[in-house]
Amino acid sequence: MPRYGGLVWVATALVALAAAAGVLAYWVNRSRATANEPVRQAVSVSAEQIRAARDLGCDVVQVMALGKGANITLVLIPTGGFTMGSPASEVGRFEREGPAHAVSVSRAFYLGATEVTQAQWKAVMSTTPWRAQLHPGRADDAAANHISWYDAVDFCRTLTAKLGRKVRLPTEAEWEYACRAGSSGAFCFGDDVQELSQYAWFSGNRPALADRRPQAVALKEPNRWGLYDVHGNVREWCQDWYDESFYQRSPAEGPVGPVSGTEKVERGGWSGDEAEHCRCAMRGYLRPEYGFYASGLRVAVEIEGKAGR
Ligand SMILES: [Ca+2]
Repeated sequence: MPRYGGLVWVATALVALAAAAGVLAYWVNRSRATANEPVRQAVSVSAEQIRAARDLGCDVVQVMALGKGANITLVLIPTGGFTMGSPASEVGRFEREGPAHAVSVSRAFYLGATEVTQAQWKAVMSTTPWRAQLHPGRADDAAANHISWYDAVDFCRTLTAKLGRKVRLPTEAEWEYACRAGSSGAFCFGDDVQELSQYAWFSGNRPALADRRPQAVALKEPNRWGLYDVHGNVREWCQDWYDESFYQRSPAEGPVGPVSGTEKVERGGWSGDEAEHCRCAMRGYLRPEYGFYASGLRVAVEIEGKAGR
């Protein structure tokens, strides 16, 4: 027996190594699975969302099945008021973000916890607008990009027809309200730009200087309302026509932008943007027919009946 002692030891060590590798593979696969289905288990919502859901008699988090195994996780955005725009003192601020003004959102709605991913887009549209374009995302769980405003609206209309629910782009006011989630700072977490890397893919932390592709969604911290990547990754189309002076005459309740224009609003900045361009109040805009690598979307879903009031 002693002459086999070395062999036994080696065999035991190999078994232990194999077991360790198995555990490692389990954890790697587990974290990959979490990245692919990022929010089903991991949505963290706030007390005001839970309270609103109870009052309205609706879910605080919903998983909307799209077919082909794809889902969009939605979180409830409660009614409330906020100050839209930025104060003149905010670093990196543009004139078009002012005047900061009081806005109320008087209808609760659902908003996608993440930007629409490639897998979600393909499940609904059976197209790949990013293919053979500049800076496409790497995988199915990357945010869809190269989406024009018209494409984004088509996505919402197709989902509406398919599911019988009112799916649409958020208004600019709804977007900023949801992005802030109660924050009056430059970002959803406050004003300290040093923290941005925990919440966003932007020019300060993209994997390589020339790498501007969208990353997988929901790898960063969410805001207080469970929304991922509100800063950076891809810019998110809003319903509204862009008007640089709109805030000077904006109604206080549920503003929807001017009735016509030449550009549509996109919000939140993208992975190639400087931190300042990812601020809550930053107003991006682009002609609706253009679908550049920076452009993606996040869907809003209306709550119908009593619960929506
Ligand atoms: Ca974004």
